[in-house]
Formats: sequence, structure tokens, C-alpha cells
Amino acid sequence: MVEAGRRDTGPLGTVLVIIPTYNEAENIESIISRVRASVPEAHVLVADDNSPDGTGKIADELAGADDHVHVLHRKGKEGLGAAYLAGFRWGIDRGYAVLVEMDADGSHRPEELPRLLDALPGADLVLGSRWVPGGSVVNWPKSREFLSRGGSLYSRLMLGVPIRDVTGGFRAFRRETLEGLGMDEVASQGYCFQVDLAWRTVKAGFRVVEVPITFVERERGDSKMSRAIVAEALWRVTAWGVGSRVKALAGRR
Ligand SMILES: Nc1nc2c(ncn2[C@@H]2O[C@H](COP(=O)(O)OP(=O)(O)OP(=O)(O)O)[C@@H](O)[C@H]2O)c(=O)[nH]1
Ligand SMILES: [Mg+2]
Repeated sequence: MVEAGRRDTGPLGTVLVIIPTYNEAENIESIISRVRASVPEAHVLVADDNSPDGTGKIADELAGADDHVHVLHRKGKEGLGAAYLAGFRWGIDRGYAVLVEMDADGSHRPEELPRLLDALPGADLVLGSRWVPGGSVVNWPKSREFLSRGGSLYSRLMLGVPIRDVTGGFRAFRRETLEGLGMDEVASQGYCFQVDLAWRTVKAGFRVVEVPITFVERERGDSKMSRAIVAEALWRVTAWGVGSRVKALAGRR
């Protein structure tokens, strides 16, 4: 599947799976062991925002016992976006070829990660997608599904991104994609961070491929989803969409 003239993703030893955590003490051990079993060559980076429940300490213990596990301790809760940006920089500085985003709560099944990585030779960004044929959600209330589908549809219409699941957070980036999308200007914090990165990837001319996944609602620990996160996504996506239209109109004059 590798296109002529393109660099392959390289050996899987250069994959870094970044797991942002805030109070995931009940989930962290199981998610790391599932990643390690599913893609043994991959390295794992836990990006913990000084979780009061001691997630960072558990991650340190796991890292002490396994040289494929690393921990990035951050000083306090700054949102998913900031944790991922710090994790990407950590991985890029250390020469990883592929950077994966994955939640700690089991919603993203590590057993599906090989399928995402398999699609990477033909893509610059692979998205695990709930809303393409073959994708699904398990144990989600209708209200949550409506919000997620609605968020993706709104983003697609406002921004013109040809992606079915724009808000999902199970993704594999080539490092060149992250280097080419202007990471330093990303200010989004909550889950519109995911929309922001997908939009930037499309605008920069990179190839995005969606791979169907089964998304499973978290069983343990508390959700960090909030009204503030939804509000941030709504106003940012609206502002981006209006801004890009005004720019297009001005360019036509
Ligand atoms: N480092 C860090 N991680 C965070 C922060 N907020 C959320 N996370 C992590 O990001 C991942 C996704 O957050 P969730 O709480 O599962 O959000 P969600 O998936 O929208 O909500 P649920 O569907 O209810 O689980 C989890 O691994 C969280 O621990 C944060 O401020 N800092
Ligand atoms: Mg979750």
C-alpha cells in the first residue's frame, strides 16, 4: 500500500501511544497492559495532569517495570489538548515516527490499534471512526450519540472537512503530519482540540483515512466531559467556519 516516493511508517518500534490522564487510577494499569499486549513494539506515554487520585504514581510504577512505558508529569489540569500537545512534542523530540492518541478509559480498544496502524502506509492521519460503515458505539445513551453525531455534522458543514467522525480521539498521526499542521498555534483545550487538528490536517493537504472502530462507553472512573467543553467546541467551530468564509469572500474581491 506504500505510495511511490513516500516514506514508510518504519518499524513499529517507533510508535508512541499517548494516553492523557486525569483521575484514571482505576483504568491506567489495564489500558497500558492491553496496549502492550496488542502492539508489543509500541511505546506508551502517559501524560498526567497531576491527578489527585494518584494516577501519575501508578504510571511511574508501571514505567519502572517496563522500559516501553513512560510518564510525562504535568503540573495541573490544563485540558486534553494541552496534554496531547506536550505528549506530541515529547515524542517528536525523541524521534518517534508515529504518534497515537488514545483515551485511558477503555473507550478506545487497544485491540483495534493494529488496524489503525495498518492503514497508515496509505495515510498521513488515520482516524478511528464511529460513524463510518462498520463503526459503532456500545452502551452510549441516545443523548450522547446525538451530541457526538451532531458535533461531527456541524463541524463538517461549518468547516467543510470531509470526515464523518471529526471529534473522535483514537488517532494515528505520522510525525510529519504533526510537524506540518502548525501545532504551535493550537489553542483548543477540550474535545474541539480533535476537530482543530483534523481541520488543520485537511487544510495542510494531508491524506486522512477513517477506519471503523467499536467505541465502548467508559465502565470505571468519571467522565471529564462538561458543558464548558461543549460550549468551547461550539464557539470555536462557529468562529473558524465564519472566519474562513469571510476570508474566502475577501479573497474573491
Ligand atoms: N492530562 C489530562 N487528561 C485529561 C484531561 N481531561 C480529560 N483527560 C483524559 O482524556 C481522556 C478522555 O476524557 P474522558 O473523560 O474520557 O472524556 P470523554 O471520553 O469525552 O467522556 P466519557 O465518554 O464520559 O468518558 C481520558 O483518558 C481522560 O483521563 C485533562 O485536563 N488533562
Ligand atoms: Mg471517555
